[in-house]
Amino acid sequence: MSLAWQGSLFTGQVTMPDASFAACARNELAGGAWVDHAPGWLAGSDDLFTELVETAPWRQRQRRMYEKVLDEPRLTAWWGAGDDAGLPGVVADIRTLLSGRYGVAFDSVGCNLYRDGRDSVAWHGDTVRKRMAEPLVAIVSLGEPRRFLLRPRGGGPSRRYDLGAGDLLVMGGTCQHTWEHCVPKVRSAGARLSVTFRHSEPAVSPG
Ligand SMILES: O=C(O)CCC(=O)C(=O)O
Repeated sequence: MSLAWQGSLFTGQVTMPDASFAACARNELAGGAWVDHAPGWLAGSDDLFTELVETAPWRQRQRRMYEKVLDEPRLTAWWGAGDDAGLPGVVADIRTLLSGRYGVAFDSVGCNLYRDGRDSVAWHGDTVRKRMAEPLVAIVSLGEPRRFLLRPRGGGPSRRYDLGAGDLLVMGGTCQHTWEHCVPKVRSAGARLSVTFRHSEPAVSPG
C-alpha cells in the first residue's frame, strides 16, 4: 500500500510503551465520563505503524446509507478475543499493560487506517456500550497527527484532542453512553492509524 506520511524525527527508537504512565492526565467530562491522555506514550511508534500497514489484514467495510451501500472512508483490521494470529508482539504487550492499568481484560484489537484527510469516522458512541454501563476504550495513535473530537450526546461544545504519533487516549466512565466521538475529515493529512482495545467483561471492583 502506498501512503503519504512523515515519520518522527526520533528514528531508531525501540518501540516501547511507557509502563509508568507518568505523562497520563485524566480529564473529567460531564455526566460521569472521563478521558485519559498520555502524549507520546508509545516510543518508537513509527516502526509499529509501518509493520501494521504492511501486515494487518486490512478490509474495506461497507455501510448502508438509505438506499445506497457505500465504502467506509477508512480501512479496518480486527483481531477478536483469543485470536492473536499475526498480531505484532508489541500490540499484545500494550494490551497486557493496559489491562493491568485499567483493571479490565482487554481482549479485542481493532485497527483503523486513515489514508489521508478524506478518511474519517463520523460521530458515534462505541456499540460495546449496549453490553456495559462503563466500558473502557483505549486508542493508541500512530503515524501522522489527526484531530479527535468528543461532544456530549445531545449537544454541547466539543473537546478536541490532537492525537500525535504514540499518543494514548482512553475513554472511560459513562463516555460511550453520554458522549460521542469522531475523527473528522480535514483538507490535508498524512496517513494515520489507530490501534483500539476493547473488553468483553465489565471491570470487577476489588473487594
Ligand atoms: O481512530 C480513532 O481514533 C477512533 C476510532 C473509533 O472511534 C472507532 O473505531 O470506533
